[in-house]
Amino acid sequence: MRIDSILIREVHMELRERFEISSGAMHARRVILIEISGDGHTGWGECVASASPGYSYETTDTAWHVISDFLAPVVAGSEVEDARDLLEPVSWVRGHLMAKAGLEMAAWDLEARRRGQSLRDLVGGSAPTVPVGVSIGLQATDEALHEKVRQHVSEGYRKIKIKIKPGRDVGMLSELRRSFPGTPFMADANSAYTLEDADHLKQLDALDLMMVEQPLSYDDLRDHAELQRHLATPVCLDESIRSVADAQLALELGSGRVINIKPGRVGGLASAKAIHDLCIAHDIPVWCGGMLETGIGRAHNLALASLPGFSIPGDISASRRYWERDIVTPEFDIEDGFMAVPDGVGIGVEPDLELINTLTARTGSFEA
Ligand code: OSB
Ligand code: MG
Repeated sequence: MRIDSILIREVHMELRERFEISSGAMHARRVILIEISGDGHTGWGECVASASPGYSYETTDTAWHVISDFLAPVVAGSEVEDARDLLEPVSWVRGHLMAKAGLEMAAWDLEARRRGQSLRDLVGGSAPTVPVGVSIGLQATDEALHEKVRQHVSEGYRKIKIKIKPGRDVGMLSELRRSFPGTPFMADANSAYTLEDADHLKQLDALDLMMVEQPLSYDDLRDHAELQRHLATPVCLDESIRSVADAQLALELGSGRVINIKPGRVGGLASAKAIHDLCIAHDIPVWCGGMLETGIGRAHNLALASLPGFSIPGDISASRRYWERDIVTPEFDIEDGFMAVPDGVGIGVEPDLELINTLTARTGSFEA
């Protein structure tokens, strides 16, 4: 198939509530949406980079730069067999996996539409619904946190992830465990600790957490292995895993016992699937993480999460947990702790162009 054109746009969306993690707080997202057209069809993708480089070195602006100056001009007009070789001609571009993933995922949607198939079927998923969880940002007080937890437990979420940082960790989680004895909790530190905190973090072992996510540095695997040897609580890797090679190394070193796979972080769905396959072969459970995506990114995440190795509820929450109004119809919702994986053609939800246009701050267009 020939790629006829690529349209990128930056869309500004306000979060319904401020989301704070150990590296900073977010009130809104500056999202890049990507449309790739060919053969009379258009596929949609979303770039997960944030406005500031607190989670990854990539930002909305670096992704815009890399897509519009290096990736899209080459890909537009190229001939591709399928989504997997879309980025072959720009394989010389190092890193910038979030920028690449936005394009790659749009190509998967395009390919699914060309075949008249759902994205779920095209990626090889099967589950019609997947169990889902919610990620709760740092709250100003324990009372506010307990209230949020109460709300999300009553909505049915199957995993409650609590953001932690030094000073808001063991004590806060102990109180939470006391108030919610049977709730499936995990913690996410977003790299807020060092190995010197190993004994402090060891106290988490008394709290019956499903796992502790990315306690140490964002690109470290060695210290995570040492910490995992010290902890009974499983360590889950997020920021540290950007490729199959990273996952392979993490498994060899014993850097963790669980992996959070975000297609937008690892360069797209092909890489996400390959990490999933590797983890299955090594009996490592995986789950699908999130980056506060719009409905477009969420649809891609759900298709991925329908693969058999995704045995732990993902950070895939209802549209209303993020947005006053999502940019797809229908919006995403949960029922009894599960979310339906769209089974319509492509991503299976309809981008709301009228709304998207009102939110668009800039566009870029690339033709053959
Ligand atoms: O570490 O998983 C993370 C959001 C932005 C940046 C990093 C993370 C997160 C989340 C949100 O935890 C998960 C979601 O999309 O609901
Ligand atoms: Mg995380």
